[in-house]
Amino acid sequence: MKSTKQTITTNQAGDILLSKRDIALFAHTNPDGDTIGSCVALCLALQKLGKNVRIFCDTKIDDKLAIFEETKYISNSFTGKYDLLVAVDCGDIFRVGQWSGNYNSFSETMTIDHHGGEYYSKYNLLTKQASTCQIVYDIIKSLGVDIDSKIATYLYMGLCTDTGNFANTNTDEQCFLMAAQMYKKGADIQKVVRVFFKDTSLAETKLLARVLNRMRTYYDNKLVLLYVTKQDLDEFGLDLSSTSMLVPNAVNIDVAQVGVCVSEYSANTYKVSMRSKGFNVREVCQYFGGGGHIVASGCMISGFLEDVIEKIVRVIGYTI
Ligand SMILES: [Mn+2]
Repeated sequence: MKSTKQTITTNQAGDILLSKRDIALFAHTNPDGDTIGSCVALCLALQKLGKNVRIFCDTKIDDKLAIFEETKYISNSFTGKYDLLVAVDCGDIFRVGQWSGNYNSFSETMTIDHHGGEYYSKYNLLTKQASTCQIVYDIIKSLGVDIDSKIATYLYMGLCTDTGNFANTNTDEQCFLMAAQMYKKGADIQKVVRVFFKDTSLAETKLLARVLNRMRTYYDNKLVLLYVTKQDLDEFGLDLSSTSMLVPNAVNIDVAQVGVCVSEYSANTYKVSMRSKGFNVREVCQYFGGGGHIVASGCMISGFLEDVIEKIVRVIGYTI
């Protein structure tokens, strides 16, 4: 166990990083644009200072992230000796994934995170900003490292993805001010937006076409429901991760109040995602043993497909 846990400032984080030579950065398990953008930007900046830096992530980098060249240096197995371990964009220690134990038993550790969460490292730089990339930007500035177009692109990646391309409620003036700076430094804004917000694969587009083609609507079209079977996924060579892009297509229909996507998880078990424009889908999902937010929730329901759909439609029908 660590004896002392302290809160640190951006400048102190910079000083600690400067005092170390071999540094390991941990992206969180099932990585997103913010954890990867933060890790790679910080890695590139520290390398300019002659540091030996490696990035670890216990999950394979997906095709989207792999389009960004420097992600090929992210390692899947933890090796080497380090003076400092840094957990980046990890709200709790379990986000470090399979290396949580290694992390916890090491003495020199630092958290850089924007979830305002737990003190599990010796040094804790915790804020409540929209993205971890904003914290990393401040650290890089405090280190006095020149931000080139590559670093700017990775910093923009986290800022852009964690704010839903500047559309989520966490977007504030600071986000736009940093975006302007990244633009000035030559960030490849078009590439980031294309990869994270526009690109879909041919297989996913074919799945979407099939699913939309058999869309069901209820209660004067206020409830729109989509479903995906294991057979659909197998046919297009996809897995369950491809179903997350479907439910917005239901709720985004102008007359819809609730969008539901029912995806076959295993034989007679379905993963259900619900989105709404204000209707409380958390209550509905809690009824089925799940949970989430008022406008975005999920649950698992067992049974035959048509029975599962009938139950969902009936429960939503009580209050819609
Ligand atoms: Mn984040």
